Amino acid sequence: HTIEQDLRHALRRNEFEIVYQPQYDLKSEMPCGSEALIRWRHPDHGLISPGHFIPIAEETGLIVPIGEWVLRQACADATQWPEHLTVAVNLSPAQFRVGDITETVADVLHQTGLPARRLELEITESLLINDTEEVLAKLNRLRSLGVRIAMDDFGTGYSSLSYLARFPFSKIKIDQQFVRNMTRDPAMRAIVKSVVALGKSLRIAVTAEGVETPEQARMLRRFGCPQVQGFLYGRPETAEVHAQGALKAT
Ligand code: G
Ligand code: G
Ligand code: MN
Ligand code: NA
Repeated sequence: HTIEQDLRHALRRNEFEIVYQPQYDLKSEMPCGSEALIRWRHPDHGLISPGHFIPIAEETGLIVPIGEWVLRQACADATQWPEHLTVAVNLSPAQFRVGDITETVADVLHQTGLPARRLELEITESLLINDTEEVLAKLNRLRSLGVRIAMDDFGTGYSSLSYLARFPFSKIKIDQQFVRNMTRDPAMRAIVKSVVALGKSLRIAVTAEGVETPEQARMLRRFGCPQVQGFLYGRPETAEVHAQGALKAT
């Protein structure tokens, strides 16, 4: 059996799970939302991380039904959380190419009853380099539903600052590599500081990802970074543990 063959049956066999990682408001140190991260519990190989199967799911088109499952499950789970908390869901470029993502999102919000403002869709820069007119139209339609759009992994891909002007982002997520290196590398530090300032000027939120140490948190606080996500604040946890643990803090 190849991974690809197994992946075709994984949805039907209920082998996917979602873990949730909290995001915190840095000033108040209170949770403001959580990111949904998929996991595959393979019957023979155990827990498989998305880095290993998402690329295959993208090549085979299986990412479309899998992504829709994540979206529906994450929105349903979030209806059980305190009302001020958002849920962030990662979307692959393929989910914009096949079918109508705007219709899927509208259906899921309607079916789960989650208010649109509580859903944040994370997209990467790779989505923005092709078919930009069609992608722009879809992102604008999603925004008009009331959903938020976050630019994920900012600074790692084909970063173009013009994307921030052309596309309707509500948030920039600074990639982990910058946060990891910023305390020892002045260039990384300058980049993080500048992106925080950029977010402030554009009046959109900024989340620093991969925050692991109190030293990093102190530096981000000094830069005025509004939000953080990382092992220092919380690891990805199953829906049950997440609901009882991380969110109790509210
Ligand atoms: O959770 P982890 O750090 O192992 O995630 C690895 C990568 O998989 C990250 O880039 C993350 O964005 C991506 N990922 C996690 N869950 C999903 C998902 O539901 N859909 C998509 N498209 N990517 C995901
Ligand atoms: O690409 P994306 O940002 O969606 O991926 C998020 C991934 O980063 C998740 O797989 C999550 O497990 C991982 N992650 C989250 N916080 C930390 C952290 O503090 N350190 C490290 N090394 N990885 C993290
Ligand atoms: Mn993400
Ligand atoms: Na990211």
